[in-house]
Amino acid sequence: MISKPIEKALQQQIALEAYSSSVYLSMACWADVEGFEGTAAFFYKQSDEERMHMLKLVHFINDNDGHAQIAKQDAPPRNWKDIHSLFREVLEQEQKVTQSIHELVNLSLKEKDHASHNFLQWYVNEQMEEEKQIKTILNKLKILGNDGSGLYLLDRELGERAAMADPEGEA
Ligand code: OFO
Repeated sequence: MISKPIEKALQQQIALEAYSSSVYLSMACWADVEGFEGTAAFFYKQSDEERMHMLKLVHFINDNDGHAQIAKQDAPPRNWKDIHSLFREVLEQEQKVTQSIHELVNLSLKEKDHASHNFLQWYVNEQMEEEKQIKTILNKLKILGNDGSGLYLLDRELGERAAMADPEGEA
């Protein structure tokens, strides 16, 4: 059983993961129409992953005597100035999620809720991986600047990453 304060904070996390999923889907659409095919595949995949993060929270709440709520959310942006600003926004979003997860972990300790604390460790690790991945991409973008052939190769690399994560080619 989870306490009411934990349930409320987990609900907010559901909304945050849902927003990540929808903003990454919108980024995939932008990349698709701008000709960044690999980047689009990468973000279609990221969007699916964020939905999975959201569902894990939904099941955790429902399996522990709570009742998960699916809140209305703001529409994500549709356009970005360029690929650099798009990835900067991804890092900001992920840093926001990390901060929120850490606050949830602090709350679970305050509430002495060991089940939630244990459950949240998966998110702590996931966020470290995700932030690392995005920082690596941003560093590459910084080196490339607006070099077209370099950006083309990076786009291809992102497409390969998505295909590796999704060998069935469903992205
Ligand atoms: Fe990376 O946002 Fe989910 O956890």
